[in-house]
Amino acid sequence: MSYQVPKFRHPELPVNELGYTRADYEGAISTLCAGCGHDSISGSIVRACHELSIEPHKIAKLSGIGCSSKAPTYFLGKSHGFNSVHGRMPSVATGAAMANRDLLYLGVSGDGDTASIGMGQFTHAIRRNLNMVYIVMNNGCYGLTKGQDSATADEGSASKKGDPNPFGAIDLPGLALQLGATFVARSFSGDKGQLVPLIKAGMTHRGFALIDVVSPCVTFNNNDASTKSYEFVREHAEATGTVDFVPMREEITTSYEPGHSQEVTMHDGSVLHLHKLAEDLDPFDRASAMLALERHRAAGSILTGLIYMDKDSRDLHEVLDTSRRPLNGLGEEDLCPGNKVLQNINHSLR
Ligand SMILES: Cc1ncc(C[n+]2csc(CCOP(=O)(O)OP(=O)(O)O)c2C)c(N)n1
Ligand code: SF4
Ligand SMILES: [Mg+2]
Repeated sequence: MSYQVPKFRHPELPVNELGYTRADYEGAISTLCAGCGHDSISGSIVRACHELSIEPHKIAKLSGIGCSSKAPTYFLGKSHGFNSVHGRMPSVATGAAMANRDLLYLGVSGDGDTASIGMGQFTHAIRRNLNMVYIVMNNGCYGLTKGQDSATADEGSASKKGDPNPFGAIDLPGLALQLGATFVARSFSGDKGQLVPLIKAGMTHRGFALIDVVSPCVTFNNNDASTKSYEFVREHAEATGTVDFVPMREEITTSYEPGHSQEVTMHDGSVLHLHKLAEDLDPFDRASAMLALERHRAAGSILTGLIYMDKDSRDLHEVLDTSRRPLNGLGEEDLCPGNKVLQNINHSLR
């Protein structure tokens, strides 16, 4: 069996500003189970990168271990990639970002990879406001190791062969808000219309952008008793509003109903339009976002969409004043301050 995608493409496929078709952002043929939510998320990532006209070699995709962490093989085949150790993706992302701030860092993780073994790593990447997009493909189970409940499985939810889960779920957006995250969103793998603009906004945000995506595991956790099944999520998802992302280069042609939309200019000049926001949520107010999450959780619904964004986010580069040039481009003259400066430093310490 070949996992290579056939090279032939119709000559008239639409191209983006760089002249690339969507196929230029695809990867190998997926080996995940047919119908797995993770494949739909990969499709949304491909679409977002194509529509944003990002040079594939300007992206670094990083992951841990799990079916979700395998997914980067199936998109952005021309980008940099690092499939790390279970739960350790944030450390690798931190090191890479500190060495080269010119790339767009796209982390892909699972609920097991993030909310159990990788919890410590995840929390510190948020606390430092590392400039990256962090997508959790959240199926409430360990898909790769045959469907055990994960820490994001809801209390009472049961997988295909399992008993009802006796423990409460860790809510990743809620945790991220509490830790000071500057961009928090939740979506559903089956809702590309919502997910694609959220990914684009996350990619344009300066700082840590968490997108928790409910992504059903069709093999182990898509049954009637599961709260991470396609049917349950479709019936219980409640959007904060609709999101529309207009890249900096494009003219804004749509008009928006006043009073029902808010416009946010992103760091690069792109514009994010939020329409018909839920009445109980101000996505620019952390306390309001926390309350809205809690209210929806208590009511048994899943709040999706943009939950919170800090428009004045200061990312780790800004806080640490890191080198604007990638470290591998620095020469001796940049790194060695010279004898005179060293003498002065030594003198000042005597
Ligand atoms: C250090 C270590 N511990 C345990 C494992 C076994 N293991 C592999 S994947 C996985 C969990 C995957 O779950 P998740 O991150 O939710 O990904 P999914 O497969 O559900 O997409 C575990 C426990 C491992 N590979 N490495
Ligand atoms: S086991 Fe579940 S998570 Fe893994 S590929 Fe299959 S459907 Fe997807
Ligand atoms: Mg999982």
